[in-house]
Amino acid sequence: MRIDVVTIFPDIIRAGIDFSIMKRARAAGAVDVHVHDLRDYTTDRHRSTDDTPYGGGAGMVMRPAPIFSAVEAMELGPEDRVVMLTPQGAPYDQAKARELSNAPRLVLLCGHYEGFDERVRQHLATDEISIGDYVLTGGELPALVLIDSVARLVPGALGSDESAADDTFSDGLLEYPHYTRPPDFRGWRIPDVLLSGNHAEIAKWRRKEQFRRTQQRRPDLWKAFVPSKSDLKLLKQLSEEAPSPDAGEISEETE
Ligand code: JBZ
Repeated sequence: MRIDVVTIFPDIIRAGIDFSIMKRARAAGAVDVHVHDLRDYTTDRHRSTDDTPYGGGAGMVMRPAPIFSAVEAMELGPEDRVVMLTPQGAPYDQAKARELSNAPRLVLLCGHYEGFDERVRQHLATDEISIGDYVLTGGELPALVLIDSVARLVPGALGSDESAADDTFSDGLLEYPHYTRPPDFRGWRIPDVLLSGNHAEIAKWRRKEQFRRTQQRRPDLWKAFVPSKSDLKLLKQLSEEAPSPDAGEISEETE
């Protein structure tokens, strides 16, 4: 997949894609990221990318012409997507990441100032995305979030022992707790079942922990979850078990 980022801060994008998954996905040839400095598509002496808003008011608006010029120079195909990163966009989630990972090419438009001239949304963008309800100064960090989440879904981007299939959200549940050595750290022991060698019991314990955690922490995900037949059996067992010590009651140490 090819990703083109249009931004007034190309260094933020270059710095962000030089690490971790994004670096490996690029090295493997699964993802090819091109960064475009929006100023290179301006035609005025001051290379300005923003201007004052019609109707008055505070702040500046991103001018349409440089953005249209940058995207039109790309000669996009019908399957390619032009994504605006904007607080007015649809909330980003794993389903959207999966959808975008199937496109041959993504163009990411990073918002700045008070935002884009509305004609960019109307006549250029195919998608508008927000990564969440907090205030940011621009779309560069959201673009990096999107690149990271999409790149790891492109075939060949992850290492052989990594799988995008059993991550959180692959089946809409939070992950089970993970432990590594030592089995006793400062007197805090790992659950006995993990040392039992009984893989069927371990799988059941993990699935129940996924249920427990998702119920407790993410009622929104729990509501949307559709259990399988074997899940229903485990859910019944879980409802008959005593609550775990971290389920909200007072433990021995703190009472
Ligand atoms: C985003 C004006 O430029 C911005 C400002 C905030 C912002 C974005 C672009 S994209 N927040 C988000 O994804 O939530």
